[in-house]
Amino acid sequence: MADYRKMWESLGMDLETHDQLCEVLPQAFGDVFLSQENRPEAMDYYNFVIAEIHGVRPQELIKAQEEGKKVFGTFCVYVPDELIFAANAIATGLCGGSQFWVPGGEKVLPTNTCPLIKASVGARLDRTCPFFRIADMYIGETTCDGKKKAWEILGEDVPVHVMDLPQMKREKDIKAWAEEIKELKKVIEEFTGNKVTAESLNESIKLINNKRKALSRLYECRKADKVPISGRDALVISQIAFYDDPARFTQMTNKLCDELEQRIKDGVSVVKEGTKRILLTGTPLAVPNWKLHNIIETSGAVVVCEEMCTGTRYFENLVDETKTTVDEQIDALANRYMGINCACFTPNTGRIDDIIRLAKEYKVDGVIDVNLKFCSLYDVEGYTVERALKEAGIPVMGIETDYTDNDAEQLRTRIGAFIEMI
Ligand code: BJ8
Repeated sequence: MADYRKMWESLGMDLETHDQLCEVLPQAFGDVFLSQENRPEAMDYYNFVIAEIHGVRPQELIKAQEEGKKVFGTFCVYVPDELIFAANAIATGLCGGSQFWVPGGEKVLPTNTCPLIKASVGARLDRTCPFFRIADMYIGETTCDGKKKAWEILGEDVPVHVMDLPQMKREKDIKAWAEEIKELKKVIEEFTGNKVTAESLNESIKLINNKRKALSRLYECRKADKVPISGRDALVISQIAFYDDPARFTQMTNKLCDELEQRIKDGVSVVKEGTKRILLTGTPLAVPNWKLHNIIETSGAVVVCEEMCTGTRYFENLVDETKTTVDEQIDALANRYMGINCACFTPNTGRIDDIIRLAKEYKVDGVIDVNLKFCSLYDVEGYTVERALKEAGIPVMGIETDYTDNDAEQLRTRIGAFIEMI
């Protein structure tokens, strides 16, 4: 990595501790990604982004701040990035996906909190992630209890605005979400000093829709009988989508898709014929959480789809681009976002329909339902998910895990047996 120490220092980061992370990340990335054979050439871009993860993009964000732009950090796929970009600001995903940040979170949170929350709080409070330092304001949401309380703790250190996400999907709930989006618009306008207009919002709706279309194209390629890209590579692309510049990300992902579509025409696959195809469903896999994909794909199977927030929930369904007033556009945003199926909703049968649909579309041999330890929402929902899959005759296995490697061997044995059986 190039030398970014001055920049990290000026962000008030704990350089000594951060150095430890910089030491292990390249090794981890090398082991999981660079060891793969026959990777698409266009993966070079994403390799570069990860190699420079705490350098290049943070540098861009700081430059934008120097030019007067604000940066907003988000933690959930219900928060509409469109509004942020429409106010000439930048949105960046902030969820922590490494065990490295967990002990920092445990200083202030109960141990039995989900690792995603602990890592996110730890990354901020321990000052070991530039993105968490750079963001001028965090946008939280009332999705789960742990997050709701975490915003209060983070709010003592950085401005936080919390969106009140309804947890049912009745007409009045969609209206309530539109009201929350309006409230967010006000907060963003005041914080940035910029007005969101119908023109700027229309432009950003197209910008984010284009990103969704590129991701959708990537996933379409994964449906092919000859799989042109590994699950690991697709996952890291989904993770990068949360913080890369959206226009550049779209361009690079479309370029990758050109190559993948050519591979499909030429019958090029990254795996041997007959390799078992797996769909992952469950809690999000925030960067750099590559653990399960790595275990599955080094145990003789390939991940072809993720019904996750770092997966189909992030890009499925577009926002209607035909609306001409801000109020109508906000309703269109509320409609699109309330179509996401997170376990914090009750009922959440739409997620089960999605999983069964995706299992068919991606011709999977089995589904692995992954739950981050201490996430009771997805844990409880696992019961209905797994029952529905069994009824549909689709083999399924439930897994609970965290960010440590303590259970890696046990998982390898269980996953290996599952792949053997399907
Ligand atoms: S839309 S999945 S990004 S809330 S933080 S709920 S894992 S206990 S992340 Fe999420 Fe939005 Fe839903 Fe997606 Fe559980 Fe942990 Fe809570 Fe989590």
